[in-house]
Amino acid sequence: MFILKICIYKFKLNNNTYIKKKFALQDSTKEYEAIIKVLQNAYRKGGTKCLTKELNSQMGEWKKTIIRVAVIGVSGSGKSSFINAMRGIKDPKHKDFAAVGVNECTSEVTEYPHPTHKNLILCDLPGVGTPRFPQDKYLKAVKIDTYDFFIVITHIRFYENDAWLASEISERKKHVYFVRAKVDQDVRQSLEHHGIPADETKKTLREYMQKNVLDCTKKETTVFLVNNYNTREYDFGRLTQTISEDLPLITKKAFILSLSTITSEVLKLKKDMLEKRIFVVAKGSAIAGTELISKLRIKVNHEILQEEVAFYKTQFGIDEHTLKTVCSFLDIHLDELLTSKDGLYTMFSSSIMALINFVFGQLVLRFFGGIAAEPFCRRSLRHILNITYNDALYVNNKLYEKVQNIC
Ligand SMILES: Nc1nc2c(ncn2[C@@H]2O[C@H](COP(=O)(O)OP(=O)(O)O)[C@@H](O)[C@H]2O)c(=O)[nH]1
Ligand SMILES: [Mg+2]
Repeated sequence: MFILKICIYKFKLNNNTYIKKKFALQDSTKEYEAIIKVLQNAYRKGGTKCLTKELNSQMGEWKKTIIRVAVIGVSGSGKSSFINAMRGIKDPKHKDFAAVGVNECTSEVTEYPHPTHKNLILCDLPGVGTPRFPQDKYLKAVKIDTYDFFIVITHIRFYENDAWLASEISERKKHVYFVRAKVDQDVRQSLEHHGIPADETKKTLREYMQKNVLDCTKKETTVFLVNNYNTREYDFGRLTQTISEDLPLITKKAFILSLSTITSEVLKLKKDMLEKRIFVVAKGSAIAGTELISKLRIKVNHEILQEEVAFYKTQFGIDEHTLKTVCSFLDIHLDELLTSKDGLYTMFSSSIMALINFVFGQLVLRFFGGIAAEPFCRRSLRHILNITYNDALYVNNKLYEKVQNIC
């Protein structure tokens, strides 16, 4: 509910531009372009009002968001076997059986839909650290940033490649589950060769995994011990249960992530539209300048520009009223947002620009009249538009960071 409130809040903030529609895959550019086109058409047809309506009609789409989980780990750790186990496919002749073997079987990312969670796609990734996929090429080759969460499969020891993956993934701040496969083998061998009881082997394995994961991620994390050939054994049931429970949260997070990208697109769209107004506004201000007597025309010219700047701010959702609401959500004071090193520029810059504009405009208008002041108006407006746009992106990022931390 809280997340939904945030969504609605963010939605209001930028003229309700936070809706993702039918993004089957995050890197599916065609669908992405399609949604941007729909938004563009809506905006062209009826401006912000129409755009808002279009986006509103799609509220609640987050449940349909497709979630891609990367099943990742070193070659031979049991990734493909784990996917088969998750999907309940035991027969190697089954058409959807993920190839399993002692050799490296997976050379590219293969996607398998989950049988019950229809919007969950299990991605079988090639093993890391093989001659074909050394560390330095791996992350790019598997498009690591396109997954919504990760299941790291390990076996035998927690290898250097496992440690590297764990820290790379934890940097990305996405959900991750650490799995130790082939526990059946360890239990059997420890008992047969060393007489160690099953419970003791499991305890040792768990502690060993937990310590290694903690060292890499600096976070206490639950680890799951599994046998891919018997899902009733060890932690397999607990793992699937945990994923099912976490899934709504992961979906919302993925949804918000993609919304942030759409928001940036819509802000860009607005900027393009506002840019087209510059010519008209500058002309209008020049015409006013030529029609009126000297003192009055300076005042009118100045007012037209100020009004336009205020319009930019409301269009981008960074007018004072909205910013105050943003600050109360971010739990900071407005001054903090305005004065932080990388903070907002608009409030100051637009007033400085207005002042410069006023002084220069006054001179130009006095000596040369309104028409001469037109290019000057255009340049000032373009400058202010750029600053306002960058500030809007900044606020969007701040909100996105906050929401991401809450998730
Ligand atoms: N005993 C046992 N063997 C497993 C388990 N998981 C995988 N294997 C075996 O480990 C080998 C590599 O498995 P595979 O799924 O192909 O690993 P991948 O390279 O990570 O996809 C195969 O011979 C599997 O049969 C498990 O949980 N228990
Ligand atoms: Mg495989």
